[in-house]
Amino acid sequence: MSTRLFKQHVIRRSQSLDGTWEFYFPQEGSTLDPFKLEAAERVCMEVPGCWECLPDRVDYRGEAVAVKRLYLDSACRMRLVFKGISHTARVYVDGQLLTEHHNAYTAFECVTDLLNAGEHEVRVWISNAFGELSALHVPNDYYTYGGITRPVELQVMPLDFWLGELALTTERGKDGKWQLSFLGTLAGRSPRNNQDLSVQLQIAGKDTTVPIKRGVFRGQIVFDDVEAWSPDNAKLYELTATLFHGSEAVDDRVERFGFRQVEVVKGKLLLNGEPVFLMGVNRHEDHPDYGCAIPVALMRKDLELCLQMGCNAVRTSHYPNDERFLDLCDELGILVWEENHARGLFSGSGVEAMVDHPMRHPRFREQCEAVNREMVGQHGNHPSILMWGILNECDSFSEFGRECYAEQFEQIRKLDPSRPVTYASCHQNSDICQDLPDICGWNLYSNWYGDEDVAEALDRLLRSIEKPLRSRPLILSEFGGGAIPGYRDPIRRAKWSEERQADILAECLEVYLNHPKVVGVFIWQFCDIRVDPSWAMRRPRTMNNKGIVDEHRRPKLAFETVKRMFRERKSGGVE
Ligand code: ADA
Repeated sequence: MSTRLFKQHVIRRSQSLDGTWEFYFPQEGSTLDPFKLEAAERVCMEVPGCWECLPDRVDYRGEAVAVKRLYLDSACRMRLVFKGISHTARVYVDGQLLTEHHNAYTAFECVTDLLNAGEHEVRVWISNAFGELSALHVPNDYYTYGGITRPVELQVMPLDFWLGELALTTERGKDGKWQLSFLGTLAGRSPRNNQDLSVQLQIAGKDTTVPIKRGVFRGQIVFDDVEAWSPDNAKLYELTATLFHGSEAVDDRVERFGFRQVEVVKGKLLLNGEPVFLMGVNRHEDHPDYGCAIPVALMRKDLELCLQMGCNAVRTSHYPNDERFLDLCDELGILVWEENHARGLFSGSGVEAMVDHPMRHPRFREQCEAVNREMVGQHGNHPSILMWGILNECDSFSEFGRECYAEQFEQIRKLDPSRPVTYASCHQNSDICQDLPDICGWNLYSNWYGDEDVAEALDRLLRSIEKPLRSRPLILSEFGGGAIPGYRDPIRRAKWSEERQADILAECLEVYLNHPKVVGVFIWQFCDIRVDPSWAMRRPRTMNNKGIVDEHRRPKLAFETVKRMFRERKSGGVE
């Protein structure tokens, strides 16, 4: 149960591989052969974890090899599920390369051939190096850590086929009854003859059995009396799918979901048919003691602090999050803008800056396409995810960039037609893509990166996207200002003081929480985070200091400001 907050299998045997692994680091200046580690430095490290949490590896950018020995008590195929390795991995079992994966923020798996009972070894080559292999992991205004940063699970596969993906979508019919649509697949070497295969689905006291045709099973189930999922009633249901081979139950998979529907209708964002206003924060997975390998207890603390502020939403800036965090959002009724992995970079300003934009990296499109496919396929059943976001502040003002946005929106809409799509732009007056998403998202830093009046800046924005806004709602996806924790300046309220940050947020929220076109706000950002050293000149402490709480989750003055204004908005009266 280490990879999720609920038990996903009863018949299929699974065990966590979290815990102590051996890590090997190369001598300075040498490369690492995963099978010639004699000269490498050996340390033990906890998984999930980041090697930057080792005292003498705080800035290490490079490669390492991780080794875990395990014992199988019977012959079987072993399925290994890695929920996240930062940022590139090659996985070997008993010396044989089984798979490789690029990107820290999506899961991947591999399956061995039939293995004998006894001792076996998993060996993983890992790199968090920057370079031509990675278009998305680049020196940025957040930190790319290194290690096996999310949980690992071993599953025993008795047959050479098993239950694979299982996509669930819910909608409410005109008769007010909730309908669950399911689409599942067999994975592995599914037998040619599917006639003696079937799947039993058990949900909310209903029991349905469906056949499998060419490795796929699908259908709809209508329910008379289930409770809708919403922030006020985060009602979750478990679906147990059992694979039968004839009359024998050979595999199973439990999925958790909620009956909820999200739509954009006439410029409004609707949840279960009712307008919803998102009051949220942007959150990076980052902590000085854990790096990006955030333990569940800290995820829960972060979300409890968000709820204390009166938040009902979180934006996973700027990548798909640890699935256990999404499980918590499902349980706590917190609405999520989940985002693919991209954060625009500018070497200057304006169109010429895009010449070296990561979008033009030769691997950019393929790496984004993979993250989109994995993000939607792996996280699509979470009721808390209301929308899919892509390409934060990327090149949305050249024809080339428009082509990238359009192709990714098309890909995601095909993968999941049940949710709206969006992106966050900062290219006022030059953005040419705001007619592509279902929801317009804008990052505005009035009176931080400029001294323009908040209301005037918003009006200027609204004029610049007047046509797309006729049928689309607007979310202020980022705004705020920096505050060095503990720097207090109650008289001058100078820039970087906690007072100044609180003033900026108060001025922004006063305007944004009341505007008829705005359906949501995401403050930048929840907590202070580590950034790449190349950002040090622009980031005191080599941190992004725009957190409402500091990196240790200690509230700054702005915390009370946000809490007061979000709660007033929620109770209906904002001064
Ligand atoms: C951008 C970007 C964020 C962060 C922010 C800031 O809007 O999307 O990742 O860098 O600016 O702090 O300036």
